[in-house]
Amino acid sequence: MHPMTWSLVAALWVERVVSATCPNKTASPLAVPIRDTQVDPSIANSTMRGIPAKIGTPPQDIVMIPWPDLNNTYIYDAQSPCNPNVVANDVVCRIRRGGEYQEANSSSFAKSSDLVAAGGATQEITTRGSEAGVPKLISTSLAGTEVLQVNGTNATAFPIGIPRQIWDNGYTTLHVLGLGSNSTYLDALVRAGQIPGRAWSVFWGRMWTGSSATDMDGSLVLGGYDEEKVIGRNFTQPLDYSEETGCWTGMKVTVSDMVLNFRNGTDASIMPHNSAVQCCIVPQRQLLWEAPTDIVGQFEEATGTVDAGYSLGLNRDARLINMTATPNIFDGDVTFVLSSGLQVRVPNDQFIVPHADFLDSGERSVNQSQKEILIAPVDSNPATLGRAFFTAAYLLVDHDDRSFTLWQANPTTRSKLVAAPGSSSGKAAGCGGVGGGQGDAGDGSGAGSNKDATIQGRGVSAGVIAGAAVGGAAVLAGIVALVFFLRRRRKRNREGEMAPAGPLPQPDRARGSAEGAVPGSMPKLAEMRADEYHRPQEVHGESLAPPGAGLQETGRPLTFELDAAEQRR
Ligand SMILES: *[C@@H]1O[C@H](CO)[C@@H](O)[C@H](O)[C@H]1NC(C)=O
Ligand SMILES: *[C@@H]1O[C@H](CO)[C@@H](O)[C@H](O)[C@H]1NC(C)=O
Ligand SMILES: *[C@@H]1O[C@H](CO)[C@@H](O)[C@H](O)[C@H]1NC(C)=O
Ligand SMILES: *[C@@H]1O[C@H](CO)[C@@H](O)[C@H](O)[C@H]1NC(C)=O
Ligand SMILES: *[C@@H]1O[C@H](CO)[C@@H](O)[C@H](O)[C@H]1NC(C)=O
Ligand SMILES: *[C@@H]1O[C@H](CO)[C@@H](O)[C@H](O)[C@H]1NC(C)=O
Ligand SMILES: *[C@@H]1O[C@H](CO)[C@@H](O)[C@H](O)[C@H]1NC(C)=O
Ligand SMILES: *[C@@H]1O[C@H](CO)[C@@H](O)[C@H](O)[C@H]1NC(C)=O
Ligand SMILES: *[C@@H]1O[C@H](CO)[C@@H](O)[C@H](O)[C@H]1NC(C)=O
Ligand SMILES: *[C@@H]1O[C@H](CO)[C@@H](O)[C@H](O)[C@H]1NC(C)=O
Ligand SMILES: CC(=O)N[C@H]1CO[C@H](CO)[C@@H](O)[C@@H]1O
Repeated sequence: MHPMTWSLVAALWVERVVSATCPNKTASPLAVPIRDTQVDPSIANSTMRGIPAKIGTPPQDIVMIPWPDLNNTYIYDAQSPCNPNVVANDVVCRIRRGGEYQEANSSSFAKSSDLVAAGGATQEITTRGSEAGVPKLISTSLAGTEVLQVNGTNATAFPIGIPRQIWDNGYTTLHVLGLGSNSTYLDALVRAGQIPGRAWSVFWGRMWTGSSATDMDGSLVLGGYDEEKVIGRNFTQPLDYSEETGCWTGMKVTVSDMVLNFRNGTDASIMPHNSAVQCCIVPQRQLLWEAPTDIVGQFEEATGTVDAGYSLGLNRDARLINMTATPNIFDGDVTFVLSSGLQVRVPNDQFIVPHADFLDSGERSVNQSQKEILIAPVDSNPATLGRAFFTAAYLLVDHDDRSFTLWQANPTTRSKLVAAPGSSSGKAAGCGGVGGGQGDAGDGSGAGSNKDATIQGRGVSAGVIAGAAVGGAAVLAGIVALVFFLRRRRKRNREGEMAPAGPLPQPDRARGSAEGAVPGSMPKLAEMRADEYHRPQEVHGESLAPPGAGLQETGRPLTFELDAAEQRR
C-alpha cells in the first residue's frame, strides 16, 4: 500500500474508533432557546413555542421540540398528515407543525431508500404508552439527508425521516428533535466535536402569565446543563428503557404526595397515604400531570373547582373551569413531593392557564377569561409529568452516564453552562484508554467559534469525508495515535499479564456493548404495541404496565385507535 493511502486509512480508522465515540472534552455545551416563534410570517400570531431551527438550502424556518424517546429526527412536509380529530384544517396543521418543510425546494435534500440507509438510527422504542405510530415510523417514513441548523450549529448530511402516517396524538405536533439513547443528532454533534458528551437538558420557561415581562424563554442545553437554572441538590436515577418499567422515556419517578399551597399559608395534602403514583416523565406532552382520575377529583374538591369537561385547545385534555360555577378560582401553588425527596413547587400561573387555541386562520388566540387546569385524568394510561412540570423543575438526561437528574428549577435568563458528569467521568462508550490525545484534530478547518463549525451526519460517507477533510492535522493525529497505541500494546504484551488478546484496546467499549446487549432486555417486537389507548388497568404505586398485558388489537388500523381516543371519555 502506498504510504499516503496507509496513513489515510490509519487516520480514518482512528477517526472511527476514537472520535466517533469519544467526545471532545474541551468543547462547551450549547444552549438553544425554547420560545414563542411566529411560524408563518404572513399570519400574525401564528405562534408556537419551541426551538426555532432552519432546514435545507436555502434554509427554511421550522420550529422543533426536543423528544426524549425518539432516536431519529422527524420533519414534516405537506404530505405528513395531522390528526383531523385534533386539528381543524390544513393551515392550522401547518402552523402547529411548526411550518412545513418543502424538500422539493431544497438543493441539499438527498433522498435515501429508507431512514436506516440515510444513516438514521435502526430502532425506536416500542414500549406501550409512547405515541401510537412510533413502531412504524422508521419503516414508513420518507427519508434522506439534509442540512439542519439549530441555533447556529450546522449538521450537514444529517439523516431525517419525513412521516407519511399519523403517528402521534396530534397534540405535540412540532418537528421532532430526537434525543433518545441513540440520538443521531447528539451523535452528530459529538462526532463533530461540538459538545462534550451525549447529554441534554431542558427548562421549559414560563408562559401564559399574561405579561411579556413575566413570561420567560426556556432553554435546551446540548452536551450539559445550565448551573444557573438549578437550585439545591440534584436527584439522579438510572435511565431505564426496559419494557417492564412501562415508561418509554426511561425516566420513571414516584409522586408520593401532592400538596396544595393556599395563599393564606395553609398547605394541604390531597393524596392519602399509600397512594403514591408512579409517573413517566414525558416533557414533550402538553400538560403538567396526567394523573389517576381519583386524584384529579380530589384536586377539584379541595380547590372548590367545578369543571366544564376537557379542553379541545392547545392544552388539549386540560380541565376547563366552569367560570360561573367556580366563584373562587384556586390561586395557590402545588408542590409535587417525589419519593426521592425532591420537592417541586409549581406556581399557580403555570398550571391554571388561559384557554388557548388556533383560529381557522392559523392565529393563536388566547382567552384570558376562560381558565383551564393543566391536569388530566387517566384511567388505563400511565401517569405522566409533562412540560408544565419543567416550568418549575429542571431535567438533565446524560446518556454517557445512563442517568437522568432532576432539580428544582431556578427560573432565570442567566446562564452558566457546564458539561454533564458522564462526559468527564470517562463513562462515554469507548473512551477508556485511547481517547485522550485527539483534542485538536479538528482544527484544520479553520473554523473560528465552535458554533460555526460544520457537523457531519452519521452516514458512512459523511464520516469519511469529514475524516479526509480535516486533512493533514487529522492524518498526523491518526499516525500519532496509532503509534501510541501500537507501542502501548507492545509494552503491555511485554509485561505479559492484563493485556486482552483481542485487537481492540478498549475495555470500556467492550463493557458498554455488553451492557447494551443483555439478552433478557431485548424487546419482543411482535408482542408490543406502543398504543396509548389500549393499555391494561393502571396500578397506582405499582408497575405502570404490568406484564401479561392481555389481548392487544395489533391488527387494527390507526384510525380506529384515534377514534378510540376520542371515545375514551
Ligand atoms: C395577537 O395577540 C395579541 C396578544 O394575545 C393580541 O393583543 C393581538 O390583538 C393579536 N393580534 C391579532 C392580529 O390577532
Ligand atoms: C434508540 O436506539 C437504541 C438502540 O437501537 C434502542 O435500544 C432504544 O430503544 C432506542 N430508543 C430510545 C428512546 O433510546
Ligand atoms: C417551493 O416549491 C413549491 C412547489 O413544490 C412552489 O410552489 C414554491 O413556489 C416553492 N417555493 C420557493 C420559495 O421556491
Ligand atoms: C451549513 O452548511 C451548508 C452546506 O454545507 C452551507 O451551505 C451553509 O452555508 C452552512 N451554514 C452555516 C451557517 O454554516
Ligand atoms: C447505539 O449507540 C451505541 C453507542 O453509541 C452504538 O455502539 C450502537 O451501534 C448504536 N446502535 C445503533 C442501532 O445505532
Ligand atoms: C474541541 O472543542 C474545542 C473548543 O470548542 C475546539 O476548539 C476544537 O476544535 C474541538 N476539537 C475537535 C476535534 O472538534
Ligand atoms: C449530583 O450531586 C453529586 C454529589 O453532590 C455529584 O457527585 C454529581 O456530579 C451531581 N450530578 C450532577 C448531574 O450535577
Ligand atoms: C386557608 O385557606 C384554606 C382554603 O380556603 C382553608 O381551608 C384554611 O382553613 C385557611 N387557613 C387559614 C389559617 O385561614
Ligand atoms: C357551569 O355551571 C352552571 C351552574 O352549575 C351550569 O348551569 C352550566 O351548564 C355549566 N357550564 C358548563 C359549560 O358546564
Ligand atoms: C372567553 O371565555 C369566556 C368564558 O368562558 C366566554 O364567555 C367568551 O365567549 C370567550 N371569548 C371568546 C372570544 O371565545
Ligand atoms: C447563533 C444563535 O442563534 N445563537 C443564539 C443561541 O441561543 C442563545 C440563547 O440560548 C442566543 O443568545 C444566541 O444568540
